[in-house]
Amino acid sequence: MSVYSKILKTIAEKGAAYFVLIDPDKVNENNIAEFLQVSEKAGVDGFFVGGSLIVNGDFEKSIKLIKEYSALPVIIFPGSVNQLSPDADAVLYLSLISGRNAEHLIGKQVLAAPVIKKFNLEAISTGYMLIESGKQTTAEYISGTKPIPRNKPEIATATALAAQFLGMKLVYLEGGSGAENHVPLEMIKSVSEEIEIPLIVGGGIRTPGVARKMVNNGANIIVTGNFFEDRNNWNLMKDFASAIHTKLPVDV
Ligand code: 1GP
Repeated sequence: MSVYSKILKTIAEKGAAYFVLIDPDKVNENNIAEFLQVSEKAGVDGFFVGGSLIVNGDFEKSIKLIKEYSALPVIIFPGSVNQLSPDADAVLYLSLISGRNAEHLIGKQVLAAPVIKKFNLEAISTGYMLIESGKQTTAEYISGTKPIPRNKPEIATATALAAQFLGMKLVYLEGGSGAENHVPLEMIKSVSEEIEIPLIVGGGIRTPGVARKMVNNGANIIVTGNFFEDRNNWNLMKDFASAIHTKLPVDV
């Protein structure tokens, strides 16, 4: 079964899917195995791996380590063309459709295509949209693009529809890693009501309650990153998974 089909199945069975983003810069060889075990036990559905800027991390090695210790799907969430590995299960084939920088709309995709083919990676076409979230985020700065204003759900909705009509398989509303403000619920609702492809939401999600509200407003996949870089928060991962998996019975 393709990774995309697995994602669709998870959404259908659990109400929504929960992915944890692992930044290769933050991977600590001493506790990654434990982190993956905690995630699996908590009910996480898979991992996104990548970052807008990798300073010290070893991307290839991070993917290998994660695959070694976990059976869950590992999907590359590439911050650049260099973030590709044959060891991953799939790659989000992102086009930054909120911006007007041709390099991020199609240029990088051309460079990545032959490598993805060579690695035999499943490419999941994704309309990636940066949403204004307070201070400028790394993704905005690095991509040299303006995010969609947070009080303009109609722009986000029209952009998401365009992604669907172009044949993309997922739409991603991104507040940016460590965002001050998460993507507004009103925008999630407006986009999800119009499109038929699954909607991913990430950036600045710090409580299970917010994750639940996002799902209730139509998000199909929730992504958290930063929050679990602090191991003191690991015990809350289960609460996130339960909040997101609205169709699963809550265990007491
Ligand atoms: C994934 O960039 C986000 O969409 C992750 O954001 O690190 O703020 O959870 P956080």
